[in-house]
Amino acid sequence: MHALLVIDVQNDFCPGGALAVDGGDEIVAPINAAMSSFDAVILTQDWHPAGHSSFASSHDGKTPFETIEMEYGTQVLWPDHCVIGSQGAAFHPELDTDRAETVIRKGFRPGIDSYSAFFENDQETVTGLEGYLRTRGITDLTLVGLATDFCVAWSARDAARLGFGVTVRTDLCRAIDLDGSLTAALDDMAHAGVRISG
Ligand code: VGL
Ligand code: ZN
Repeated sequence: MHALLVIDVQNDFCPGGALAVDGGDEIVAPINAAMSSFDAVILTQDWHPAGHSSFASSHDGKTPFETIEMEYGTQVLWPDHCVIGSQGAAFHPELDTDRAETVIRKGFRPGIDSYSAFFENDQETVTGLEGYLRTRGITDLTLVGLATDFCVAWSARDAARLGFGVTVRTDLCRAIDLDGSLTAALDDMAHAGVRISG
């Protein structure tokens, strides 16, 4: 069983959104077209409470894209984005969400961010996706979505470490690319055994 895992194709990561990724909307139609080639389609949704600790606005004197040290390690501070229930947190209106058999929400704990669809940024707290995949007999994953160098990369790396066969379709992803983060993410994924295609 091979599932398509569509990472965070939400309004805030598309042009006009709070944390817009260049060309984020260009991948929506080809992702929809790819869905029918897979045994299952799973979506993830970045889903933060107002005042989330990953928001620069939650830290005095901090501006977006600076970093801070959290208990679990270095955290990039972001503009407020994907606030629970907001339009920015909604999926891109053209994304074919009807095909999704489940939606995994992540980043809802106020004190910890979650880039990966499997583990929060402490790399311990689980989202439940691994159990969902294993109990459904899904062994292989193709990842697409936003952003290549954060949520896609962290999800792909964790999936490979957990033993899934993992492909990232970079033509169906777009990156934030902060201080070389895209190159670092591609290296990291390759080291974890992720197949990069596209
Ligand atoms: C993401 C930064 C903050 C992503 C989510 O989806 O890549 N990036 N929250
Ligand atoms: Zn986020």
